[in-house]
Amino acid sequence: MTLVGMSPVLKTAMTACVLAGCLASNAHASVVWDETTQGDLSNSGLTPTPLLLSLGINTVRGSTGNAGDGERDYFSFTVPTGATVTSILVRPESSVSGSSSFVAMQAGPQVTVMPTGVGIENLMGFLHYGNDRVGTDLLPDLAFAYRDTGLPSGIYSLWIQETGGVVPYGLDFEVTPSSVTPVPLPAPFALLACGLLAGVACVRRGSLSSAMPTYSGA
Ligand SMILES: [Ca+2]
Ligand SMILES: [Ca+2]
Repeated sequence: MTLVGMSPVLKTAMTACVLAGCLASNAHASVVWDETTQGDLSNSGLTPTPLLLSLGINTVRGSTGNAGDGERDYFSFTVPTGATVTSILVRPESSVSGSSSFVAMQAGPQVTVMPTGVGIENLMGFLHYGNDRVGTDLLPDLAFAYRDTGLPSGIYSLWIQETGGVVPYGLDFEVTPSSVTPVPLPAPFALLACGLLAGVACVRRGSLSSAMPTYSGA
């Protein structure tokens, strides 16, 4: 359908709504790292495997264990500009071999905290988690300050280890668009744009008849 004679203000309203729709439609689920096909995540906090998150669910799958042999997993992840991590869920395939596994997060592209715990004050958060945390959100534990707002764009690094036998783990990072600064519009035009896209008559037909665009084509 083609819109002819649309006012500049209405075009702006339509564009804003379409962009918001595009952000939502681009959301997807993807595996950003799977150790079974892409290899072991870095054993060094100073050189973590770099990962880039995108809108939607971003899955990281791996295994860790026998930390005495140095098999820890470190990766950094970049939250894109305009996006927010709203949860970090423990996937169903995760398990622990002892009473708990360990996970910690530090802001920035490295984990500078030593495995002995030296420098632990630099962590945003950490926890020992058991099988009871499968299916739950770790974000409040790893980034308490962002438990309500979500993790803003930037680079963060994660450290995962298990002192018992090797166990699988999986994490789902949910990334959503940050709140978009609304385009200032006269209220009637904003309502009209909503009605056009949603097919809902959100304004009285008579009062805005002069502002309606002329349609041609199908
Ligand atoms: Ca690993
Ligand atoms: Ca590793």
